[in-house]
Amino acid sequence: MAIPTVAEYVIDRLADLGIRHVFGVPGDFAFPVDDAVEASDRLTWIGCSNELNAAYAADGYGRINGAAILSTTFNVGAAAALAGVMGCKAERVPVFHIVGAPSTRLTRSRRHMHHSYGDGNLDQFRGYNEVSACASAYLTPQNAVPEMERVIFEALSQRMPVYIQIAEDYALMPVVGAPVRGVPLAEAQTFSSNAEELDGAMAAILARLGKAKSPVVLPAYTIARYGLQKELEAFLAATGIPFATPAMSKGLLFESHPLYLGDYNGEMSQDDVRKIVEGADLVLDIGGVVYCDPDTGAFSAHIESSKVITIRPDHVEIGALAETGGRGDASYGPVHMKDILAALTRQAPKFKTPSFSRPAPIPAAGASDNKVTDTSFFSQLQQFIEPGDTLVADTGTGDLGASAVRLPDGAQFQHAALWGCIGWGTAAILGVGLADPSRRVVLVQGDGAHQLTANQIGTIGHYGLNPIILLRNNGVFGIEEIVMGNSDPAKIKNYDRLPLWQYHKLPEAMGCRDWFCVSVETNAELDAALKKARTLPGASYIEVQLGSEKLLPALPPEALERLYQVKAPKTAS
Ligand SMILES: Cc1ncc(C[n+]2csc(CCOP(=O)(O)OP(=O)(O)O)c2C)c(N)n1
Ligand SMILES: [Mg+2]
Repeated sequence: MAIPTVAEYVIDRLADLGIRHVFGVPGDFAFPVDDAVEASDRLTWIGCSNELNAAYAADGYGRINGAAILSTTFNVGAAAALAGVMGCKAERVPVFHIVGAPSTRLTRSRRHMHHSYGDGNLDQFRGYNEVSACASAYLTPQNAVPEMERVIFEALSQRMPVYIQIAEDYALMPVVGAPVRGVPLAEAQTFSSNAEELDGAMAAILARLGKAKSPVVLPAYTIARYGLQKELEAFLAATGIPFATPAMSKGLLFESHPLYLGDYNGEMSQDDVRKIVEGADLVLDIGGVVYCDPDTGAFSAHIESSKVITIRPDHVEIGALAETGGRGDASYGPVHMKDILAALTRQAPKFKTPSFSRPAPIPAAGASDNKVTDTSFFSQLQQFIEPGDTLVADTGTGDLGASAVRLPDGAQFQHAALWGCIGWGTAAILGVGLADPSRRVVLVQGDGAHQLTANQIGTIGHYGLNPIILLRNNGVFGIEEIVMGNSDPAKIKNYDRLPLWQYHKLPEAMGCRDWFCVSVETNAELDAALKKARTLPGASYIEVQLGSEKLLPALPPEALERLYQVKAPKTAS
C-alpha cells in the first residue's frame, strides 16, 4: 500500500475516530488538506459560507458525534473561525482544527505572501490559535504520526479543540514511520486515573457521604461531553440522591427522572428547588459546574464551598465550587470522573429521597386571535416539542424561554450558555443535524442573533437538512435591554434596534428548495404553522412577529450590580 502524505494521513487518522464530515472553507494553502478530504471515501466535505459558521457547525456536530473536524486556510480563514473555536473550548467540544499554511520554504525565506501583514513574518499568529486549543501541533513528515496520536489523546482527554497546522510542502510529503490505524471515538484511549489518588478521593468522598443526611447532586454539562449520562444515572439510582440542573446542563438526563428536582439557578430557581439545593448538607458537583453567571442565576447561588465536593473530569476537589472555581481543602488527581462514578455507584450509601413537587410544564397561554407574545410563544413551544426533537436555543430571550420548557423524554437540548455568542444557533444546527439525521432539529433564535450567521441557511438548504427554524422577530436586541435594566419600549437604545428584514424570504433567496416558509403574527397562525411544519418531511422556517411594543421585565438593580459590578465600592467611613 502506498505511504500516505501528511495531509492524507491526518484525514485518514481522524476518519478512524468515526467522524464523517469536515466543515470548512477551502483556500490555496489548504489545498492539500482539501484534496485529501475530497479523495476520502469516509469523509464528506461540508462547505460553509464563512469560517465562523463552519466553526459553529463543528461545535454542534462535535457535541452530538463526540468530535468534529474544521478545515480553514492560513490566517484569514483560521482567524475568522477563532471565536467559534474558542467557544468550543469553553463549551468543551473536541474539534480538530486543521489549518493549511504556506510552505516551509516560503516561511524560511520570509517571502511577503498574501494572507499576512506583508512584512515577511508568516508565523506571528500562532498564539491566537494556540489559546483556542488545548494542544497544538505543527506537522512535519517525521512527527505527523506521533503528533497526531498526541493531539487526539489531548482532544479526547480534555474534550477541547486542538490546532493542527500543516505547511503546504510538508502536507504533500509521505509520512515517516508506520501509520497508526485508530479505533472509534468510544474506544479511544484517554487519560487514566492514578490508583492511589482514586482511592484517596473515594475515601474522602465516602467519609463526607457517610456523615451527610440531605445530599444533592448538581451535574455539569461535561457529563454529556464525556458521554457519562448512563454512569450518572446508575449512581443516582444506587443512592437515591436528587439532582438539579444548572443552566448549562439542561437536558442532561430525562426530565421525568424521579430524582430530578428541576433547574437550579440561584435566586432564579423555583423556591422548593432552591431550598433543597441550598439547604443540603452536602453538594456533589459532578462534572465541575462552572461558577459563572449563567449557571448561578447571576451569582445568586448560596452554596458554601465547605459543603461542596467537586468531581471534575480529571480531578476531585473537596470544598470547591467557590467563586474562583477551585481552591478546595484537598484535591486528588489525575482521577477520571467515570472511575469515581463507577466506584460511588458500588460503594456510596443509599439515602432517603426528600419529597418535592415536580417541575411543571409551561401552561397554555394566549387567545388564538391575539398577537403572539413571549408568554404565548413559549407556551406553544412547550406543546410542540416531541421526544425525537433536538431543541437548539441561541443566546437572547429565546434561550431564557426555551430553557424553561419541560422536555419530553427523548428530547435533547443544546445551547452555548457559557460562551454566549449570538449567531451560534443558526450555524450550529447544520452540524447538529448532520451528526444525527434521525432527530428533528428545532431552532429558537432571535432576529439579532440570526443576522450574524443567516447565510448558513443557504448551506443548510444545500445539504438538504430539514430543521424547523423559529425566528423570533422583535426588531431589537431584546435581552440587552433586560440586562441594562430597561423594560420601557420607548427607551430602547438606538444601538439595540435592528434593521428590519423580511426573514421568511431568506430561505428562498438562498436557494432552499421546497421549504415551508411563513411569517405569523397571531397565536392561531403560529399554531397552524407549527402543526403544518410537523407534518412536512422537509425544512420549515417560521418567522414569528413579536413586535417590540413589549419587553420582558428588566433585571432588578441589585441583580444587575451583582452581575456587572460597575459601581465603585463604598469607602469605609
Ligand atoms: C457574538 C456576540 N456579539 C454580541 C453579543 C452581545 N449580545 C448578547 S445578547 C444580544 C442580543 C440578542 O438579540 P436577539 O437575537 O434579537 O434576541 P432577543 O433577546 O431580542 O430575543 C447581543 C447583541 C454576543 N453575546 N455575542
Ligand atoms: Mg431580537
